[in-house]
Amino acid sequence: KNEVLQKTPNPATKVLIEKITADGNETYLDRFASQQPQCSFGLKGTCCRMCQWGPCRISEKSPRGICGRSQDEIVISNIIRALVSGLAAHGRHAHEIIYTIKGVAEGKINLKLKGTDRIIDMAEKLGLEINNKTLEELAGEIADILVEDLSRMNNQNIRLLEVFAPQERKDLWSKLDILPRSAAYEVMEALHMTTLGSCTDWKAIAGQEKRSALAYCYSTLFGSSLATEILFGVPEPKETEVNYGIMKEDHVNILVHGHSPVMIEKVLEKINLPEIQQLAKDYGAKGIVIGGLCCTGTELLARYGIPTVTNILGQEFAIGTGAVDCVVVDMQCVIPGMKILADCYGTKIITTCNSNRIPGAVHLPFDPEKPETLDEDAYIIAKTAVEAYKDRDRSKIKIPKEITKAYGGWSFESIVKAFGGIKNLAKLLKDGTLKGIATVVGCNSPKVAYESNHVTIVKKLLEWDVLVLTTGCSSHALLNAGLCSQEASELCGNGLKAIIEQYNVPPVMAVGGCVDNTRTLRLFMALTEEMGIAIKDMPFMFVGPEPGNEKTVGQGLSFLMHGVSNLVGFPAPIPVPMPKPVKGSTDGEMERGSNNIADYFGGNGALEELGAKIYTEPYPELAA
Ligand code: NFS
Repeated sequence: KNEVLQKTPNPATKVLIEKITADGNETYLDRFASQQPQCSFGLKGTCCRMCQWGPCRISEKSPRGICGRSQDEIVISNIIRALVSGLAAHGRHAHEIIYTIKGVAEGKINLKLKGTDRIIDMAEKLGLEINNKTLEELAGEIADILVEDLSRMNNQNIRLLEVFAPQERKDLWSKLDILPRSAAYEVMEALHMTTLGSCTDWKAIAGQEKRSALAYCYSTLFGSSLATEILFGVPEPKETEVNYGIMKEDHVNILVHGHSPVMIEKVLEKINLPEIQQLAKDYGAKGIVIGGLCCTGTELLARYGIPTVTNILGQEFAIGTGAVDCVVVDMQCVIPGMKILADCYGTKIITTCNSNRIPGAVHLPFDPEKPETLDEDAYIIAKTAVEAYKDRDRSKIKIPKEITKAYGGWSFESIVKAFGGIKNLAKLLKDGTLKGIATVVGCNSPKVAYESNHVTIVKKLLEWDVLVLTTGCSSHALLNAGLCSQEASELCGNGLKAIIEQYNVPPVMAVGGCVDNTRTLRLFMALTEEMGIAIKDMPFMFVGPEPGNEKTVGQGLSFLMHGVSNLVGFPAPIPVPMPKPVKGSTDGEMERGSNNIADYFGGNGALEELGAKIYTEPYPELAA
């Protein structure tokens, strides 16, 4: 906690950590401290729990599990299981959005398809007959293809991969025999290959890992991101303000949290009704503030300029203000500690997805296949959230004053447009004005001082004329640090400064939620095509300074598969070469985790095969 208090870049965080502690309440920081020391087998990925004979732990004394499994097999199995859990999460997200499109197309869900351009663009790319069809019909046909990409069982390729991936990569993946069928098939196969008595060849499991990473990228990331654009439109850049200070003591403060922004769209519609606005006033509030957490937050910032507040490990700090009347959550990254703290501060929690139940929360789920009560439920949610204001404990409120300017809402198309065409951006790279482009993404980690790795690395990159694109929790850190605004120009090198001036873009471009890393990937692909250079030879980098969720494994691997090297803040769950064991260490070589897996992903194996590898560096200055 002390280290976080010293190093965390956002002054608001310090205020809140001290307040929550003074209130006698705990956060992840206290629980992280009481978990020390963490299990060394778990940290190295050398514990096997894939059958009920175990758990088996690999050490010098017992180098194999009871079944005979080696360290390499165990380590790679743990990694792939984390990867496919993340794949399942994004898959479930994609499922909700795609089925919502189907519901709207069939006239069963009361929403309007706002992404006309994306519908036409996708229909053309997928080779659909466009003439004499309504937008709804076309969207319905696209949704059917996206469903197939999620669920296909036969030996056909993912359609979105065929449409979007560069030919050089498709040829490579075909040669490596790692073209995926669908999200569902590859999750099934990954779990099958790693269960007791299945595959014992770590290289074959690594092959399935690469196949699953491609399913993750094209079926669930592209699937979710494009489907959300069909439903709610392609974002355009917009100015807004972010950070904890956007909450107001005399307003109803509602935070929205999760990843799939369908129910919340409806709730926003209801909150804007005059009768709900009046209800807030009847209870003595001057108005209603909406603030975003995690990826639902970044989705709403991108589309409507709704202010964001914070990320996964900031969610408890936000509740600790004592000013949050209600949090409406959909799916993923909602930590149990938030509800514990919500009970301490009298914050109401409303859950809207059957996959994310929380005991004690009000539950009004959205199911795109049972949408009959959607409007009614959204109205109840809006009303319940506003009514919570009257019960607020007013003795415990402290809202940090920080409010930060931001310029967000970047999509692939809007970035290209801002630069006046892909040619101009390519020219900036060619003539060296821009030294490179980094995508800095991913969660927060309790293993580093909160948000410090994200902000420290990015400030260095800006100084060195590297343009940064960001999503998810990293983007919250960078937004709150003021880096997603043209005002950050003073921190930039001369090249980037000139670019900010000429094109009126911020040096760090927030491109949405984590599924929208596809927007960055599309930009990388477009630049590659324009310059006639393979992605692996371009100055691009994937940076995950504070990985946390199982979903992050696939994020890094999605870029790695395309030839973009990864830089991660610490080794787990992909073990990469660790510092040499201390002389005389009784653990000997075992200190390094799995040498074969580490050498493949962090060394020449991946470099020779994919043209990219994984670097690990916990110290942000060195990482930059
Ligand atoms: Ni991404 Fe979004 Fe954040 Fe990590 Fe979670 S919010 S999908 S997983 S914690 S960046």
